[in-house]
Amino acid sequence: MGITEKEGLVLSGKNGRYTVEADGGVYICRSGTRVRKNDGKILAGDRVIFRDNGDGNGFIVGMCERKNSLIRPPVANIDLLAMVVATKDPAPYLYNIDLLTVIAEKNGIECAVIISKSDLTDSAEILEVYRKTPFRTIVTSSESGIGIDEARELLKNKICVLCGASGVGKSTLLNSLYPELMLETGELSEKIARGKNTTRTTELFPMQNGTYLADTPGFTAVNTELYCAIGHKELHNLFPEFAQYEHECRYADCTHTKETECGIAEAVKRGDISKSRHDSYIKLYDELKGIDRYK
Ligand SMILES: Nc1nc2c(ncn2[C@@H]2O[C@H](COP(=O)(O)OP(=O)(O)O)[C@@H](O)[C@H]2O)c(=O)[nH]1
Ligand SMILES: [Mg+2]
Ligand SMILES: [Zn+2]
Repeated sequence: MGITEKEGLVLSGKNGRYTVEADGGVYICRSGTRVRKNDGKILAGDRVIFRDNGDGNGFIVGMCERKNSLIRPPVANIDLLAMVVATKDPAPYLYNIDLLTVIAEKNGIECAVIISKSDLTDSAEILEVYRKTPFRTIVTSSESGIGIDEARELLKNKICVLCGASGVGKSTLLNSLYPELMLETGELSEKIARGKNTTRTTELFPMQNGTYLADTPGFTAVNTELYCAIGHKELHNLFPEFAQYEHECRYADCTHTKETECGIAEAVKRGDISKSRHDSYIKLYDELKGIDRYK
């Protein structure tokens, strides 16, 4: 009797036990230390080769190449990182959204901005900021139902990670898109998150239409990712809307922070680049520069 090898998608993993989806079913797999030694940690979103034991269990013998991965949240092969920002409650803090778009750009991950709670106050200001970026931006309300179909369409057939501050309505939005998810929301979810162990795992929820969704509790530790991997000199490349104006800078080594005769600064003045995005750039540039000095 031959042992069949299969390829599957890791939905979640904990303590060396992985839930792997293959041929429309789910297998519980363990992995050899050799796999983890050669390829590193197996993450949700990884495609793996496993031996099917024939009883619903399997043994992972290899990992397929990744197109991208994040440390926080720990997910591989992300097709879309969606930043959720509420119009209010909590107040929008766009610097954090821009940090996330920078991380996504650095890792070659497509990003989108989902404005939530549009029923509470006007979303025009935030929309205007991101309309001047290449990121898809949509306005939603789980309360009124605005933008829910559009959001479902945006996430369709992709491995999607929703991130953003705690309380912006990520879990509520996912429940509006797919009521069968029944994710915990509100203060209760907060309490549960705090009660759990600090090492949180991320789970991909497979939806019937080829969509895989990951809910995250909040931004918490994205910063480690950012500060480890991004140098201040490459930051301008991670604001994709800057590129078309850089040839207008007078100095080839322009940092786009305060120089006169800077194409980016001029574009901000004209309103072609959002001031809010440029402000985030400057703040982050200064922060990264400070860190690079000690590297
Ligand atoms: N008014 C309004 N409240 C919302 C909306 N979406 C979520 N909420 C509320 O915001 C709170 C936090 O939502 P939750 O989904 O747990 O946020 P998460 O921490 O981002 O997952 C809950 O009390 C929700 O009922 C919305 O579209 N409009
Ligand atoms: Mg939540
Ligand atoms: Zn410049």
